[in-house]
Amino acid sequence: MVRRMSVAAPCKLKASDYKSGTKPVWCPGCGDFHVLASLTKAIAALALVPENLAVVSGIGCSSRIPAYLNCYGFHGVHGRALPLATGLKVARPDLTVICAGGDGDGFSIGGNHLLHACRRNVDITYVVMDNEIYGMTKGQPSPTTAPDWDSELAPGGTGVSPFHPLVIALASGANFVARTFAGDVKGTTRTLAEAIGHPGFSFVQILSPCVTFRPDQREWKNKVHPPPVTFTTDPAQAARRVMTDDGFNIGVLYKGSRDIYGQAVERNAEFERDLDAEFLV
Ligand SMILES: Cc1ncc(C[n+]2csc(CCOP(=O)(O)OP(=O)(O)O)c2C)c(N)n1
Ligand code: SF4
Repeated sequence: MVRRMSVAAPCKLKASDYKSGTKPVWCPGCGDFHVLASLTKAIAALALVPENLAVVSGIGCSSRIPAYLNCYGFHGVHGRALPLATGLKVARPDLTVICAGGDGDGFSIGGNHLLHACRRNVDITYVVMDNEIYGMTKGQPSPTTAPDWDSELAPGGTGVSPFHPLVIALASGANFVARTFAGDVKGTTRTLAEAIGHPGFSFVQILSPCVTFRPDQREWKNKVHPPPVTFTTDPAQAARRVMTDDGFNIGVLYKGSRDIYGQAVERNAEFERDLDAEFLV
């Protein structure tokens, strides 16, 4: 589904101007409401023009977010948001491209795309609303579900070790890595604005409770805390830190300075031109 935005050439918009007017169908109390609020505040703080902004998603409760935003939006296919966002940014480098979805969409069916999006380092921001479950399809375990989480669909738990998205992103080459908590709107807004402004592939994992299928996640608000140290520019150090934290450190964890995709391609083209000039004259 492609949706076009309706505001023309504004100068300075308020966060509420970036909401589409379509009422979210999320369950009352869903963390995704806070993510929507934080995202519109971040976009407003950056004074992004709706005509130059596109939000691309897959399928899931969280992936409904483009419908609630007043900018270009694409609600695509489950697990395929990242290739679409990547293609859009490469074809239209003038656009700000944000990709959004859930942990099922991004780490399960779309997991392989995550690796290669990090590796390519195209200048997009990927926001994953992680509720450690498939919310839309009524509560199946996802790659970030704890192995002992007991439910009717997985009695006794899956027994399978969870996926560690931040470590995977760091190992695959993401250029900015952060974790936030949906209920911390101020912190999430600041982090999203920073992620969008940072060149290259920025990855933000937002702990976003599913109050319907994971009522236990209401406790997350008492568990989250700032990281003990500030962000690092060393991916190995960042990976060691997030491997050993309690999963509730929130804030920017890593900022890199890798060449973004277009720069690397341009440098190769220049190199080839130089070689041609040297050897083919
Ligand atoms: C190709 C494909 N496989 C499976 C589905 C069914 N399906 C829809 S949403 C979803 C999981 C959603 O979970 P997540 O991405 O974590 O988002 P949430 O609903 O929790 O926000 C699945 C498996 C689908 N729509 N398309
Ligand atoms: S099922 Fe869970 S993730 Fe989906 S809208 Fe309801 S609370 Fe949110």
